Amino acid sequence: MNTENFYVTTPIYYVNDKPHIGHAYTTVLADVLARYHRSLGDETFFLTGTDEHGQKVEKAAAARHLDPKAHCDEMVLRFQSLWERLGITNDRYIRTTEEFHKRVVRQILQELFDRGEIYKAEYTGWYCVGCERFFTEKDLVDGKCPDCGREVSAIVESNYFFRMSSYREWLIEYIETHPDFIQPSFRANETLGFLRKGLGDLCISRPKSRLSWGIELPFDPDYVCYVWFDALINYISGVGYLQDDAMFEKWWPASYHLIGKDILTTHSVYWPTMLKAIGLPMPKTIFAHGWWLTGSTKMSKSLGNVINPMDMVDRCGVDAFRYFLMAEMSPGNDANFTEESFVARYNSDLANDLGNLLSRVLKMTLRSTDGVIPPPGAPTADEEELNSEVSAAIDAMETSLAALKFDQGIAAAMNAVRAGNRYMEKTAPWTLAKKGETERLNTVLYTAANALRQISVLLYPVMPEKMAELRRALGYVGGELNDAKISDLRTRKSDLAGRKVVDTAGLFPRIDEKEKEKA
Ligand code: ME8
Repeated sequence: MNTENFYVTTPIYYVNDKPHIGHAYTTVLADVLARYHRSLGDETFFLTGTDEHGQKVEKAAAARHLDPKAHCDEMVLRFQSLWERLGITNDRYIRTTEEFHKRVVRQILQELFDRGEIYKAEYTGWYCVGCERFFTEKDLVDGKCPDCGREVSAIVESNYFFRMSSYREWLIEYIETHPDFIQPSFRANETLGFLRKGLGDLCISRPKSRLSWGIELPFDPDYVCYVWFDALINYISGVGYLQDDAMFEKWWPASYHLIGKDILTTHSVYWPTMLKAIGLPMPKTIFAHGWWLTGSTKMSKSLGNVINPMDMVDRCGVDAFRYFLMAEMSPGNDANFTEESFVARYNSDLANDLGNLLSRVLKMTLRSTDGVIPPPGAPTADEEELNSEVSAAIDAMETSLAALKFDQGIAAAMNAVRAGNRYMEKTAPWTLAKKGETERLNTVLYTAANALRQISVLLYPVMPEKMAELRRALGYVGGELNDAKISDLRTRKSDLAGRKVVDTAGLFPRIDEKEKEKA
């Protein structure tokens, strides 16, 4: 089997407010991807963290009458405890206020300055505080920020600039010749469109008179570093750049930078040109997913329509929440999060289809074979049909993994679950038991249980706790509960026959609409 070193990142989130569902989505997506890669035997590194400098954070701290660092220390705990609650298996949590990161940023700045990649000039432009970005006159839409539509302020000052414009031709060619570099492909086209309009140099400093909460420039103590220039460097400082060569060699270039479409330009234009200037290889894929919307508007702090992930998790459990995020959004496109769609999907996929198949298998096995999963007899066309649905689900999950379309892999796994329920109805083990057709009954019980076993492996990265419980119900114990490797589905023989099932009352209890209203 070919294994690889797999390195996945999320954006590092601003600590100006508490985490919301958008943050939870990118982080769960990265976690599911990391878990799948581990289950394929790949050595995996998963980095997430927080972006703690800049005006946004400084303002948020001031509003709470706190020193920025004290504010960050407090906010970080909220992110970290949410990730723990959501079962996130990141290998490292990076904070841009950590000394090692600041050292790496300063070293890079100094080197680029020494090489003439960074120069000083007077700058006239427009600044959007909300987005922490500068714009030129032609970037503005109706005189407002082209990204968020808010008012911008005019600014004239001396600043330091990175010669980003000199990499424009190179970047256009790189994107054109590396179709996997920016995904989905329409986002690559968007970036090309942006580049073809022309590319200026990037202002990478802020005078301390205007902003003090940042990394001081090593060559001019009157300035701090622009927050995006500092933040993007986390992807290399977090894996040992300029600190641990062996570690850095092992993980860079990243396999995936997962981001939301709101930060495409910073990742697909600023970051590649910075890496090129530093002299490092490009990440393999920058993948921009869509937005979670409520109704047809983006969920956002300023619009006050944010769903709090903690509330959903308290009500429905971690795994149901993870499942919904992965099943409902086709990465790349936008998706809608409403309580109604959440409850409907939970009840139909998990409580009805999967829960039902498990409870049928458990009941029949407890009733007719004293709870022991029997060895199967010769398969008929019915068994072959179910097995081929499961096999199709394994194929689909592998394909969806490569294209980052977990919704499709999950849909195929759910098709296999539904095929399992049809199989139970068609073969009617309850009638076989009554008629004393033991061999046939054994085949049916085994085949249905074996389908569940394989489905538990396929869905394990999405719902690790519930799938471990499902495995416990099928008679797995101890370390076997979490030993759910997709690669084993092809290579290891089923070890199911002879195991004793355990009755698991309601793996996914139905969410009752009335209960919900009471809550
Ligand atoms: O941009 N739907 O941090 P941020 C889906 N610090 N995803 C969403 C979302 C929504 N409605 N809202 C936010 C920053 N996200 C910078 C990043 S990286 C070097 C620096 C997710 O706290 C999505 O991943 O504003 C988006 O890219 C990220 O949160 C922005 O988080």
